[in-house]
Amino acid sequence: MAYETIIVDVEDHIATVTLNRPDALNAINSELMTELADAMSAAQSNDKVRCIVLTGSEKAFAAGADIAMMKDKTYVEVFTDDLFGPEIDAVSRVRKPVIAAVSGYALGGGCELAMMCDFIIASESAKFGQPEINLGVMAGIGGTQRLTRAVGKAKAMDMNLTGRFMDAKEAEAAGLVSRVVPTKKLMEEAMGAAEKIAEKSMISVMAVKEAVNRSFEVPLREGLLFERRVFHSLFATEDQKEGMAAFLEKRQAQFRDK
Ligand code: DAK
Repeated sequence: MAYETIIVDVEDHIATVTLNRPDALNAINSELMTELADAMSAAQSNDKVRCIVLTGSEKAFAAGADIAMMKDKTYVEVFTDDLFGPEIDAVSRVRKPVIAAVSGYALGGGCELAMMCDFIIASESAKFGQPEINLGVMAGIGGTQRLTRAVGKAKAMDMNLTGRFMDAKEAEAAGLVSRVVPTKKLMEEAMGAAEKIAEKSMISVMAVKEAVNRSFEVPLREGLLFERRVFHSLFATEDQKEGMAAFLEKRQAQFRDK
């Protein structure tokens, strides 16, 4: 599929997906969502890809869903067409790790898209927000749910009710982002993290992703049992034998995803 609103680059086991609607600060329209879903599925099925980095421009990761596109839609249309629903499902179904590299605005659907990724690395200029309240609507793809889990009720309510933006420093202190780096170093840092992940056994990597995500879905006792059973199952892999042998032999492990 040829893309108009995103740029995809696969190099050294890392797929970099760059949102590319600069004139609209990467506002998310149907075309962008369709292309993003396609790129994520392609990365998932490409054996060369071991980690995905999702990013935008220096000024905006994404300033939200495209307001011009949504403005005249009726309830019946958004409900019947399930606006963005299937594409969002496709993005959140990716089993390979996805890092969001966020610079500038990550607002509304943009903040929600970043939160759909496995973790967020932010530049010092990043600004997160759920300003949908200013448009007479509310967050619709995780801004009241994932944000609350990430930063707690007080800040989630504050951001969703007032529409204020959170800067990178506050986002890091609140637990929304894993690291904050100088703007010029953002991609270097994100690619460095992706390279580190790409060196691991993909079996362990996908198991970790499933287990951490499971913690949001099930009670602690169930989550701990799931974690323990997945841990046990990794002893069925050659990569477990290799990883532990390499440690004891004081050499770099050569994982083969087997
Ligand atoms: N949509 C469309 N165009 C946008 C846009 C957006 N979200 N954000 C910015 N733009 C456009 C501007 O209209 C402007 O276009 P021109 O006038 O040049 O043609 C261009 O990008 C540059 O923007 P500004 O001139 O406004 O730039 P500034 O630096 O002055 O301000 C800003 C930057 C990010 C503070 C400002 O643009 C802004 O406030 N943007 C809107 C932010 C916002 O309200 N975002 C939330 C949108 S609602 C759901 C799925 C998704 C959603 C909900 C449900 N379902 C599946 C259930 C999501 C909803 C949303 O995200």
